[in-house]
Amino acid sequence: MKIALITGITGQDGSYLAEFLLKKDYEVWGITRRSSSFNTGRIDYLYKDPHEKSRLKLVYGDMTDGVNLSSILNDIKPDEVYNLAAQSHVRVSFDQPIYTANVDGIGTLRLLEAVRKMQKPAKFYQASSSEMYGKAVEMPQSEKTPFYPRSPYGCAKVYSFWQTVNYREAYKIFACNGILFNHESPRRGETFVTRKITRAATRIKLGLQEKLYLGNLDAKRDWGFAGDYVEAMWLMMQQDKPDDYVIATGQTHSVREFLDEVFGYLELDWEKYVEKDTRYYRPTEVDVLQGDASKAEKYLKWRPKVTFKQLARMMTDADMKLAKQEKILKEHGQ
Ligand code: NAP
Ligand code: F7E
Repeated sequence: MKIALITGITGQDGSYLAEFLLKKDYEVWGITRRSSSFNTGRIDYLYKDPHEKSRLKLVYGDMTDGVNLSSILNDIKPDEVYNLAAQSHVRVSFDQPIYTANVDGIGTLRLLEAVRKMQKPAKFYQASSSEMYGKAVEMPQSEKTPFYPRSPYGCAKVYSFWQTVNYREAYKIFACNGILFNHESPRRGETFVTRKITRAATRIKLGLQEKLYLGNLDAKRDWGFAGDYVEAMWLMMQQDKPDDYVIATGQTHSVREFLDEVFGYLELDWEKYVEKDTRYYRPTEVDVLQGDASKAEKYLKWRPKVTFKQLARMMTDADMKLAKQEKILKEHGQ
């Protein structure tokens, strides 16, 4: 049985990847941070399945603690390490640049060092990001497009990208970068724009909320479904040679178009509810991203399955269920 270790298992991608690897009969270990409130909500459902529960194991750790990462790796001896942990919010990275660099940049280096020093060779996956293209120098962006990051988050991810490449070349470690464009799901954090919109639109529909405050509506992103993207991570790790791959849908849409899609589905006019709030603007914005995933299609035989419209509806349907539950609780005075 193969052993996988996932950092960031409690996040959106970590939960989908854990589910995917358990279905492939892996033993899955996840690193979680100690938190004063529960942070395992996205993976709790995996424990309900008695078959999967026995193969899913959690261990406390943190990307800022290299000694702890090293001892976890030496204890578990994983075959595959997926580095998904990050301070992943671009706007927040402007408020916490040093922390973001420590976790998203040096944290990756700590983990790579731990992998290098393991007795047994392990494969390594780095969660690289389309944010590295930032002020994109060409359209669409492929593995050959130069980086031009526009945030402390993007800069930290560029650092990790090159450390991953260098560990591959210097130490012959099987290390891959998945350059993933935005991917969303009902498990997306509620402060990212897509989920913020689906949460608010469904609450507005049920009379639980009046307004939705947003930043730049003109930004364009290549949005896919997280469930499709974790398969690409695994496929990269199953190739004969380690390499870097763009994972994207190839389609780009504005925040405004996402609003149209979600509010239109709920038969609401978003212009009546959405207001601009400068707090959500960034000092430097990434205006438009559009990925060219033809390398992944050719070598990994990977293609996205869920379309933009299906994604918007899937997220809206899931949030409508949450809003209905909230309404019932409210009506019962809870
Ligand atoms: P997410 O939902 O924000 O999850 C981030 C995970 O990292 C959480 O499990 C979080 O733990 C953990 N984490 C944060 N700081 C940590 C630390 N100091 N030590 C250990 N764990 C820490 O992010 P995601 O959307 O799943 O993204 C997964 C990875 O892909 C991230 O590296 C992100 O930067 C990258 N990425 C995401 C996208 C996207 O569109 N989603 C695109 C490209 C790349 P808690 O639950 O305790 O907070
Ligand atoms: O913003 C605009 C905002 O925060 C998308 C992370 O997973 O994907 C994500 O980063 C766009 C930006 O995602 C609001 O200015 C407008 O242009 O949902 P987001 P992101 O910054 O693209 C990449 C690939 C990652 O790697 C990251 O980890 O939407 N926008 N109004 C807003 N964004 C937010 N969050 N909130 C607003 O109110």
